[in-house]
Order: sequence, then structure tokens, then C-alpha cells
Amino acid sequence: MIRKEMIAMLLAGGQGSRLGVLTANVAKPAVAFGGKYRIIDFPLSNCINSGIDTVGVLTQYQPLRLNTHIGIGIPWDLDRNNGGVTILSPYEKSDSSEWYTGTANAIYQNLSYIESYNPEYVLILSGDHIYKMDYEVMLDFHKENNADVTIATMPVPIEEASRFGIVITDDDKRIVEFEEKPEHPRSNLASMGIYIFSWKVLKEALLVMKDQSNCDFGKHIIPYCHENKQRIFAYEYNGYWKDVGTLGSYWEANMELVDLIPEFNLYEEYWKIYTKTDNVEPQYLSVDAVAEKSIIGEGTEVYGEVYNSVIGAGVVIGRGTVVRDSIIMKDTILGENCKVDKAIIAENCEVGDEVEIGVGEEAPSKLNEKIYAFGLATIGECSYIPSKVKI
Ligand code: ADQ
Ligand code: ADP
Repeated sequence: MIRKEMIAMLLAGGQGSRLGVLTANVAKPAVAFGGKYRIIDFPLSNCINSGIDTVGVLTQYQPLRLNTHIGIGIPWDLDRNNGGVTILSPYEKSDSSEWYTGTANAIYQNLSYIESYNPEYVLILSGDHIYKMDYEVMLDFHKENNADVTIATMPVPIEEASRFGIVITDDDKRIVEFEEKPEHPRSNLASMGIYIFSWKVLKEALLVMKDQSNCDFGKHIIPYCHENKQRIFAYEYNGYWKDVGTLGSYWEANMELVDLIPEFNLYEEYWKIYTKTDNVEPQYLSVDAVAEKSIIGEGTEVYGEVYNSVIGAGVVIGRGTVVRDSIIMKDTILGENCKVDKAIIAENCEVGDEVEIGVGEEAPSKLNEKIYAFGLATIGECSYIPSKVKI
């Protein structure tokens, strides 16, 4: 292989259990986002836009849709003879075989993939964040500081800080303290789970920590590097970034897209987000259709009314049906005279006529925490909901 200065390892194997029914059959990075994309499109597009052409994607949990989506990487220009995108699933080795038991264990099990490119630096990414970032700028920061490890960070509201790795830096941005998900955070500067490692340093840490059970970057590798006085720096990012790990943050991030001036803009020419698209027909709005402050996917047919919603491709919204503040994913069919309020309906569902989902304080779903959480009614993919049902 031709040597690469930096390659990316994209962690896409976690279950994402907090997304509930949305990740019952698909890995979180493969969940639909913004009427057209899947979550993993964001880090993959960031890679190619940052000039990184070699990306290993570590998959494990329910990878079928993710693998089909990524394919050989054509939409992201990652179909390369040298480098490109490679899907790395756990495999049987001559002396051992195990699932990826943690994020760092997943990287450890793919040492030979990284070695084959003999890189100077390795970029570790999560497959479940919505953001645009130029990793090249982060690499410049890493080099300027002569760092061993650089962690991308950003301030978060202090009441959310215990969900994150929290760092304290000195005046030179060198990290003097790191705590993974502390109960009582002493700073609000959070790790984004995006790291640049000098490869020699990472390799050594992985080899030393290899027998650690569930070896994880936040819990083990960063603390190890810190104890060993490695030069760890905080790269402060200040753009839009969202860990869409919960149904609430996932819904919010979708809804932010339909604002008149969205904080996260998908329409910027210079930093495109690429995705695999099916060749579908154009969308169709009938004579009675209303579509207000919404994203409407390709091939979607609207006969009813849609307000403040994100509608995926190939959806049908029947006559008299009113959808508000909701996310409806690809290929879902809604019958006539339905009402949908603050709901997420996953892909390929079939909903009959006169169905109500999430409507009013008395909605039955509000008593069932499997369906109703974060003020949202959520319907898993391929569900069939007969006419006149109220959820
Ligand atoms: P978490 O958000 O808890 O913390 P984690 O569960 O470690 O992140 O998952 C990170 C990524 O790795 C996800 O994309 C997930 O899908 C993937 N993943 C998880 N387990 C995996 C496995 N066994 N094999 C392959 N991939 C796997 C991390 C850091 C915090 C930081 C937050 C920011 O530990 O310090 O603040 O990210 O979101
Ligand atoms: P959640 O939304 O539940 O936080 P994540 O994708 O972040 O979902 O993964 C949840 C946790 O489970 C993480 O700590 C991750 O390291 C761990 N994990 C995921 N898959 C596995 C696995 N196959 N074996 C062991 N731990 C795993």
C-alpha cells in the first residue's frame, strides 16, 4: 500500500440503545436523517472534504443497512484502488476471535489494517454525530503543538456535562485533567469523541492495554496517555455539533433543519454532505396539498398537509392527513384523514386511514414508555398500523 499521512477509523459498531425502536434493526449510524441522509454521511463527507481518502469503518451491531449504504464508497468518492473506504467487521483470527468489546478494542483488532498504510497519524471518529469539521485544520493544530494526542472539544451546558468526557486545560490548551463522564463535572469543556493520535503513541497504548476488558478510548486509552505524561491537547471547535444519541436530540437536530435560517446548513456549496441516493421520481404535491416549513424528500407524494416536519423520500401523505412537528422516514405510507403530531415514524411503515399518532394529552401512547419518550411518539420501521387506531 502507498503510505498515508493520516487515515481515519470510524467507529460505527455501537448499538445506540437510547434511540429505542429506531435502532432495533439498524445500527445508529445508518438511521435516516434530514429527509435524505443517514447519520454516517456526516463523518464520511467530512473525511473526503478534509482530504482524507482512507477510512476504515468498524461495524458490528446490525450492520446490514450500513454496509449496503456505504457499498464501495462511490457517493463520497471513496472508491479507491489505494485506500478508500473499507468495512471492518470482527473476524476470526488463528489464535482468538471475539466481538469488538469496546471502542479501543475494535481499533486494536484492526492493527494490521492501520499498519498496512503505515500512517503518521490516525483520526478516530464516531459514526453518530451531526457536524461539519475540517480535520485537516485539527491536524495542523496537532502538529503545531507537537502533540501526541489531540481531542476535539467544545463547551456544553454544565448540566449535560456528565454525559461526556470532560477536560481541563492550561493556557496553552494542553489538557491537564481528563475525566470520562464524571458525576460532578468541574468544567464544561467536553470531549467530542474525536481524536487525532500520533500512530506510534496510539499503537503503544493499544498494545499495553490490550488485555483490559471492554477497552474504551474515554475510559482507558486517554487516561493511560494522561498518566504517561503524553502531550494531550484540546482542539476547540465552535461550530454546530450534535451527538444524536437520544430520541430527543435526534428529533431536535432534524427540526433545526427546517428553520428559515438553520443553524446547521445543508445547502452550503463548499462543504457538501454526500449520500447514496436511489434514482427516484420527483416529488408531487396535489391540488389540496400544503407543505409549510418542511423538508420533503424526493419521490414523495403529498395529498394532505405537512407543517414543520422532515419527510423522507418515497413517502405518501394521504388526502386529509395532517402531519405536524414530525419526522417521517423513507417509503412510509400514511393513509387518508390521519393526524400525526410530534412523532417519529421510521422507514417502510404502512399506516391506515383515520389513524391518530401522538395527538392530544389523552393519546394512549403517552402511557407507554416504549412508544412515548421525550414528548415524542416513535414507531419502529416496517410497522403496520390498521385504520382508526389511536396511538
Ligand atoms: P460515548 O458517546 O459514550 O462517549 P461510545 O459509546 O464510546 O460513545 O461510542 C463511540 C462510537 O463508537 C459510537 O459511534 C459507537 O457507535 C461506536 N462504538 C461503540 N462501541 C463500539 C464497538 N464495540 N465497536 C465498534 N464501534 C463501537 C464518547 C467518549 C466521550 C465523549 C463522547 C462524545 O468516550 O468522552 O465525550 O463520545 O460523544
Ligand atoms: P447508547 O445510545 O446506548 O449509548 P452506544 O452506541 O454509545 O449506544 O453504545 C452503548 C455502549 O455499549 C457503549 O458504551 C459501547 O461501548 C457499548 N457497546 C456497544 N456495542 C458493544 C458490544 N458489542 N460489546 C460490548 N460493548 C458494546
